[in-house]
Amino acid sequence: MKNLLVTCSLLVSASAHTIFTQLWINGVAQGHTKGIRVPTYDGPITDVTSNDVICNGGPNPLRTPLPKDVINVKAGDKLTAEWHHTLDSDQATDSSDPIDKGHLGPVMVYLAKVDNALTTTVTGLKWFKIYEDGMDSNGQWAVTRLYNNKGKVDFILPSCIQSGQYLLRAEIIALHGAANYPGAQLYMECAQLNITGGGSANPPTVNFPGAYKGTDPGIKFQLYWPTPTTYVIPGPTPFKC
Ligand SMILES: *[C@@H]1O[C@H](CO)[C@@H](O)[C@H](O)[C@H]1NC(C)=O
Ligand SMILES: [Cu+2]
Repeated sequence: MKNLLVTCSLLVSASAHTIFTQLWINGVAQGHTKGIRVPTYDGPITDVTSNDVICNGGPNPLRTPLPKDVINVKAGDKLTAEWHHTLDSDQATDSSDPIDKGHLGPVMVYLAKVDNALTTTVTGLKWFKIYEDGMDSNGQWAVTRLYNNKGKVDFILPSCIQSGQYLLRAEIIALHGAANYPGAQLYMECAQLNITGGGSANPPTVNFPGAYKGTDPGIKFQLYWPTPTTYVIPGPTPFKC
């Protein structure tokens, strides 16, 4: 039974991947792909030691030229990351939009301060997590909540972080193939932000790659049997002011 479940899930979801395609600010959509470094293919990254785990790329070439927009936001704003199956998904006709229902796992958001969000390279940045959602006490996953909310995930930009330009890294980890490493499917894109009205916080940071290991309990994870009762979200604790 276990093998049957795993096999079916892999078969139906082989190409049902996802892309972070739009940012909302305080409930206002900013435009499809505006300010987001989107790839041309929606596949996952599975090697957590690869530079492709930072802001995608590699097997999923980034669309070029990079976006010409920096999205202006204020510290304390409510942001929404909106995900879709492909760059062109239409919710009404694509049952795997925003993501395959079986791609269960956590949702996270990170920030890294940069000198120039339009032009920055992604290696060597210092990241801090500002949001995470895993599995709740009823066994419902963040991805199910995202699916039910038509691909949208809300989070607050901490009010005390420093003003300036940032990359915002939104991430989903799908655990349907995560029983062995590599197997977990990491989906991520980076948005180019200009944050104003901030404070003077200095959050502790992590590196990508580096923040996750193949042996992390949230990366190598048995999703199906025995039915998991807890899940440890990988990476650092979200920063709070
Ligand atoms: C960032 O916002 C500040 C304050 O509004 C503005 O002066 C600056 O030009 C903005 N930078 C970019 C790159 O948009
Ligand atoms: Cu997929």
